[in-house]
Amino acid sequence: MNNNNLPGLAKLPLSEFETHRKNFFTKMADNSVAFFSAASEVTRSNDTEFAFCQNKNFYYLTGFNEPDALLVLIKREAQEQAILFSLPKDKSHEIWHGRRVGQEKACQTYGFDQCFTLAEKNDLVSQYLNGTGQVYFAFNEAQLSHQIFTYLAQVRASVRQGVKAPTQLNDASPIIDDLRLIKSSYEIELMRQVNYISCLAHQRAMQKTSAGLFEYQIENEILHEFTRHGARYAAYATIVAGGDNANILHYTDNSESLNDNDLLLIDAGGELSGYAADITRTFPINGKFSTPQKALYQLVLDAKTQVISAIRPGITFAKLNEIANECLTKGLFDLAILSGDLAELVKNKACKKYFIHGLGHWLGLDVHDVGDYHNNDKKEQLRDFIPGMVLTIEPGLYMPLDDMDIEEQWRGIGIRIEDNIVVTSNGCENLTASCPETITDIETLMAK
Ligand SMILES: [Mn+2]
Repeated sequence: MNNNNLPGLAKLPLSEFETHRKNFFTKMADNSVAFFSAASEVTRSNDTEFAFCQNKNFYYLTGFNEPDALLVLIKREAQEQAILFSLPKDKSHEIWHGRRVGQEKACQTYGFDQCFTLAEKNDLVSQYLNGTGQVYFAFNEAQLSHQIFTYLAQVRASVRQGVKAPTQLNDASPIIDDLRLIKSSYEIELMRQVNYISCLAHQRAMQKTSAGLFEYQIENEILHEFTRHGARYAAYATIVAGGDNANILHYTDNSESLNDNDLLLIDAGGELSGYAADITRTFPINGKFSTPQKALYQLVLDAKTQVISAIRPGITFAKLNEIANECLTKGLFDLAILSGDLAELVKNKACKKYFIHGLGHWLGLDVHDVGDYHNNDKKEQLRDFIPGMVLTIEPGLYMPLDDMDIEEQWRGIGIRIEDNIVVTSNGCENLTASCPETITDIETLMAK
């Protein structure tokens, strides 16, 4: 599990978060201030909240996991300061709702230069903005943007008293997105671990599946295995889709019972210290692939294998899409699902009729992680891969039950196989390698 001598802790050390802040500082102009907001708790109903999920940019720069906090980075005359505003210690609130770190401990534990309570925020932020030239914040965060504009208006209102208000606003998102896109060896080790745990969960699901069970019961087996190994939460809503439900791409109802002759598609990944795995496997509910299921499954698997074997620095998603298209279109032609002139079919990407989503995406703190894909006007993703990028490869084929254009034997089959890949200096590492995928391995495991 831990194969590059990094400590096998499911946590990033403080130095990592300090490095993340340092890297953001180097992108800031001199005499500027950057703001990053923590998430707030979200009400589920009346007095109950959803499990707290920290704002990922804020987490990336702090490791701090409380709601409503604000990180301020100040760069002035080559001096860099990281300042945290957070909820105060409050005995009675903590008895009801849980412990808070408080300002003193936050400085020690998270390496901030100064920590203040939220009540001190308004006065101090106005001071920071006085005389500052440029401001950075994520434009896509509406609440934070509103807050910053309120501060800016206040500072602007005082210019006649000699206050100098900032005049240039910069979107922090593209900067931090690009930093988050390239993972450090610690982050990769975490993702190795969460993949390992998630692979165990998929194996457990294969072993526990049988006809008559409900999809949510298999979901529970997955979550059980995540938590058993230290991944407290799933990184996203687990998809357990029997038969034709697999043809709904983001099926999360997980409410139906499993039928003997159907396939089961499971798209599930754990989250470890905020980092996600995103793995899909598809297998027969009764443990044995039928002939048509086998044919389509092997085709998707071949496409995935061919694509992954081409991953190395310099390749692009656009190029990988060509490989997937060639493999899937040719395979569908051989199975007589597509007909016509093969060269024309490949040129027109005919497989897209049944492979209806993207080939993959960046992966990290978010399941669909941040980072520009460098799309051209044909929606081709032209960004060159470089070492440290982590991404998914997830070809699939979807043949809905009500699609009368295809032969009956294919209808109701939906297959996706999804692995998590790190780009390395000379190729790639498949983090999902321990999850059974060949027909033989799956049938053997399920026969036990
Ligand atoms: Mn995915």
